[in-house]
Amino acid sequence: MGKDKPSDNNKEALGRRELLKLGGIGLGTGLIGNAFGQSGQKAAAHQQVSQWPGAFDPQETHPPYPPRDRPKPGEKIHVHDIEVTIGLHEIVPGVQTHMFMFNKSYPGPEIRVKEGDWVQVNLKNTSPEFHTIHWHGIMVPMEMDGVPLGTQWPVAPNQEFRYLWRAQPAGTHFYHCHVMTTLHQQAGLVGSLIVEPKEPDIVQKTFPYKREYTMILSELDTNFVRNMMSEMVEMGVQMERMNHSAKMMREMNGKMMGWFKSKEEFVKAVKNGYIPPYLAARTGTAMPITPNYFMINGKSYPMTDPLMIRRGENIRVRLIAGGFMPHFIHLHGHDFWHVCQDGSPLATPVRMNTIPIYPGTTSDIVIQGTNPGFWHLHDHSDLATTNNGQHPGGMMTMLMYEDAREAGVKWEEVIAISS
Ligand SMILES: [Cu+2]
Repeated sequence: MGKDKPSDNNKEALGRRELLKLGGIGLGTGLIGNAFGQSGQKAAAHQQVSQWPGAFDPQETHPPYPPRDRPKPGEKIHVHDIEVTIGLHEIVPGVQTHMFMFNKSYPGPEIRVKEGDWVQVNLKNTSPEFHTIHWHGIMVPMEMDGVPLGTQWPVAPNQEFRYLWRAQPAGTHFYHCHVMTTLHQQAGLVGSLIVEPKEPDIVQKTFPYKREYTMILSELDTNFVRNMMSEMVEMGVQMERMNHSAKMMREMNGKMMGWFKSKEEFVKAVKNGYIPPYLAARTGTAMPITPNYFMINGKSYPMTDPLMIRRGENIRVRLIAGGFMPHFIHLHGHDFWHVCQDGSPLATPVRMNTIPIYPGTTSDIVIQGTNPGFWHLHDHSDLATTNNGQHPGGMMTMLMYEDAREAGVKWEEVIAISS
């Protein structure tokens, strides 16, 4: 359905109008009539059976391009400059928190490229802590994977690192700092990374869409982040006062993170009196991380952005689990199609109205504009729909039909009913 077939659309619209009229005459006016009219329009939702492949090729998980290739002379390279700083972020009015930021924003800027593109990211660290960037879901060469003390030296304050990789595979991915991820990712260092296919993908072919939305889901314990950031800034200031070189700071940081060449060396060090961070920690189990804010793209309800749709329209929504808790995203009044997982199309789309999103995963869903109105879209794990323990808030937004009024939905009446 949709853009390809205007004639079908017209037929649908006509059918809907007639049904609404009938609903109005037979059942009175306003909401009740509309509701009956909509539920009776089963035929309008019918579309041709999809050619979505049910079979799959076991080699689909192979990288489309050799991951260890380097750009050839003359090949275009997309260059992004990303700077890490500490800044103030407002979650909801009256709640500001210091966070790490990619290019002074939380989440970081979206990186959107085409499959096969070369991408160079110049990471500049002007914060007092160490960072890297991990390209989550991308088949990078190992040296570009962004794992501190695993594949690269963490990038020290006032140092830079150049990442270079080829965008593959297509799909919804994200990027985040991989240093002390409990803090650094929670405290802001995450952003979406969309690799568009070179040709329209099976999602576009099956559910033609023009508009799409990206929702990064995350949560934050403001007390934990405040305490950790304060300690860290203080430590950085002290080190600067002591005039440590970047190299020395790097080595010290390695020690603080319990970095040793082998398990044996680590065990020996502990026997000889080295106190690992998990024993020296000031937090530990006495202060578990307890998130009090739950966000979509860095904002909690009511400051979240709504998703806009029109009758007959398909929208693609890219859900990215950018935090450390699972979330269960529920849409009122509709079923939707779960079409992609971790970037790739499912062998068969799954019909749902509540989708679990586990940490580190991405899920693409398609919502079809079949039920005009204003609908809640939220985490069904109730704690996550609060702001500092108060409901409503948190990971919640609205699916809003731009043409709801034309469809006869009376917004004021909805308010009256719900209040
Ligand atoms: Cu970091």
